[in-house]
Amino acid sequence: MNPIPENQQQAFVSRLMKACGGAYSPEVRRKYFISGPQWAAAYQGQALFHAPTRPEIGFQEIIRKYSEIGIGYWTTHDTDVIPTYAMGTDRQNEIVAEIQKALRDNGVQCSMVTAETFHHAVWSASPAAEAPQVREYAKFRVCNTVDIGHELGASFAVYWPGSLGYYVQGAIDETQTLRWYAEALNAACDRDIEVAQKNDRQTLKHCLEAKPFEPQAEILLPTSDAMLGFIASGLLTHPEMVGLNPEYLHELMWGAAPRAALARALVAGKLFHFDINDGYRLKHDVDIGVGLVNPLDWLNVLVLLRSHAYNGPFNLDYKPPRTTSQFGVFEVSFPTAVDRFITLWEIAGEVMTDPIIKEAMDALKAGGPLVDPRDADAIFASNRELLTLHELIAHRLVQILLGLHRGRIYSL
Ligand code: GLO
Ligand code: MG
Ligand code: MG
Repeated sequence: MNPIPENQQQAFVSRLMKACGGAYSPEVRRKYFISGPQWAAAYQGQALFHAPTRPEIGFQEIIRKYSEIGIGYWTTHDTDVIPTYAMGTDRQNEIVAEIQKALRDNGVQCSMVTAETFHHAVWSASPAAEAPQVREYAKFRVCNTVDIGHELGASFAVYWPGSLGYYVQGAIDETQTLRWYAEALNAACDRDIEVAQKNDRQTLKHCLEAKPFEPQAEILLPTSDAMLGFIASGLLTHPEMVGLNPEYLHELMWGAAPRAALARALVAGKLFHFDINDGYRLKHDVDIGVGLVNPLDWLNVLVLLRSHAYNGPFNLDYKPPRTTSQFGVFEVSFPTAVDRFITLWEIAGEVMTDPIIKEAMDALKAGGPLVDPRDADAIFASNRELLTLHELIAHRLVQILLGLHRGRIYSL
């Protein structure tokens, strides 16, 4: 193949994108509660060992591009759009007004706001640090984020307490730190109740997001399960307002089965919001686009969520790889992430109505003939042949994922 001149590379990428086919229209995409984070599109490809590969890009352009693609909702950290020094000032009000206009002009809604309590130097000893001033400032920031959420019409507030932990052990008392962290969340909920009442709006759903590793060496609330324990600990004054924003990869990172982690959140009635992406077990937070690594697991996750009528947002919290250009972020990365999600969602619907899977599951639940209820060997023998259906169901799921149930067999 001949070298491709620089000025023809974008057209080349677009041509291959079209050749891939199978894209949904923006209208279809908009029917899903899929949200695009400001920070995902603005990510410049940098990391501890990596220089940025993409230029800076602001919220006006990101909101416009999301709208063109058909991503109907937008989410943001406070600091993604407002410089730290301008928090709570007139400048903040001006920026919020500009965001409102951008959202209005493009028919996009803000679904979620989140307070950044991990990046700035002030959080180096966590938002629940020993110094009372830091903790007061943390309360100000989460309350300010609640205010912004109401102004932008959001329904969710997310908290990722990434810096709630330590590098060296013994200097902090973990129980005290958790109590202090709860005080910040309590302040946010109190503020929310007040502002919601004043504006005749519903209170926000406050969602905790866990990540097992980084940026601290040890994390005090490393998993969604740890957070469920924290919500029920008695430290929160409004536990009913607080739930979870699990992230698919964050659960996978510590070795969990994400579907089982989501199931635990569902039975607790705490699955409020969901960050969708992909990656690898026991590795760092690579934030790859949904379905690029574990499509079968993702299919099963969506079967679970559809079966339990989850109706919260699916937030595209991933990072377009640093090999993808700024053009590629909106031409390839976002549309394909959305479309893989929708395809997997539709396939999940097919799984739920598949007659073979249904019959197999019904048979497993019906079990074999009744035998002596105290005779373990007889009980096992009564079900023996039915248990093969577990593997048959797994095979059927792969068939459906690969389209093989439509008659395709592979022979070259
Ligand atoms: C980082 C987290 C982060 C959160 C965001 C929302 O690993 O996934 O992106 O989702 O801060 O609060
Ligand atoms: Mg996340
Ligand atoms: Mg992540």
